[in-house]
Amino acid sequence: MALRLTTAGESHGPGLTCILEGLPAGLRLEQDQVNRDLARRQLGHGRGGRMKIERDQVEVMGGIRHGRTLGGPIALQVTNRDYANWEERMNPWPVETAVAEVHLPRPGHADLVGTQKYGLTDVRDILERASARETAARVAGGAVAKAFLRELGVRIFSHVIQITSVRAPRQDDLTPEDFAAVDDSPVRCLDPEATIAMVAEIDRLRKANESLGGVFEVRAFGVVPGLGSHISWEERLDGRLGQAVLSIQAIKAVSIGDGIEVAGLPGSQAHDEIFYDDDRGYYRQTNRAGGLEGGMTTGDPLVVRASMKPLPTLTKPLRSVDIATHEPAEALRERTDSCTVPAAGVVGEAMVAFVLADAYRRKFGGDHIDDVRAALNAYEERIEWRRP
Ligand code: EPS
Repeated sequence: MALRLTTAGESHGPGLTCILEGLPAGLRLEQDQVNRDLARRQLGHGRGGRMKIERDQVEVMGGIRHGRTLGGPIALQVTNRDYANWEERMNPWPVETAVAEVHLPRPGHADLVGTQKYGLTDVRDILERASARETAARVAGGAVAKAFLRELGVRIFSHVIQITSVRAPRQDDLTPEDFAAVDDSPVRCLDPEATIAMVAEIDRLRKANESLGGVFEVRAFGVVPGLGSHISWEERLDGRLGQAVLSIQAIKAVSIGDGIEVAGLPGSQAHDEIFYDDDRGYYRQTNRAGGLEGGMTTGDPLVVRASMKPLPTLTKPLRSVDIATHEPAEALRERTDSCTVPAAGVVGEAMVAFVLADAYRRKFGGDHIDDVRAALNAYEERIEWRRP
């Protein structure tokens, strides 16, 4: 049994939908778990005016009864409050008024190639779906995947480690407890000094009409060894994680553990030596591999880092071309965020949660959550895994 996550919806349309299919029955859920993640995704210094309009809340349209999953597809809905201001421009049905087309594609956005590919003349027909507003639906589904994983002893966190050139000091031995107050930092960074520097950097560049990118890291604790497989490229979990995290809007690179750094090291410094202790079983003293070897989880924390490019909507627009006249023109200028790396970290948690939940579903099956737990326990006993 695999897990599927599908989203529908446009940024300024009536709302967003997420359908999550393939979870077992009997999984306990709380509305607050989903709403908390939706609110966390709205956070972060550098957000624009839109976040003052939206108050993302989930509405369940199917798959859950009295706080428990029924085993069928789960349908989640998040309303776009801003639709009230866009009812004519974004109405699903024809309107009386003439709505002006957008003809000024932004470099770095889906705008130009999207209109070419889909044979459309209005850039809005592309940008509305390409918008990262869609990630609200992913986060709603990811929160449900997280609830499933929590039942299996897995917890997932994220933090920002870089905004443009400002980097937080490296922290290797993080525990779940270290993330308790991460959302109190306006940039969701664990280091107080780096937080101050990142906020100042966002303010400085925002005043200069710039947007900012950066790097976030997702960590998953308590993941059982052996999810994914070395046997085929499609089964390798690093590949599945890469695809899922790279699919987040504006993410241009993903690394697993020290995936970037080890390329510059000799082999003797690049790997995690293996030890054995009667109490701990097999263990490693380092985690350069980021919890994955041979496309399989090792039981060490999973570490996924993602680089986000600066957002392509700029308040001082770049050069572009009017697609109706082919004349040089400035790119579309719209209300925008200047930095969304802190929010992207929450989306990263959702995508990692989805991939891990899918891997647990594939490996352990089960129609009821108790079946999943029983299969997981039997496997943990067979491999004599001592949960760290
Ligand atoms: C986005 C542009 C902005 C962002 C939006 C993504 O929206 P607007 O055009 O309404 O100002 O705020 O992100 C969200 C609405 C969100 O919920 O994350 C874009 O063009 O990608």
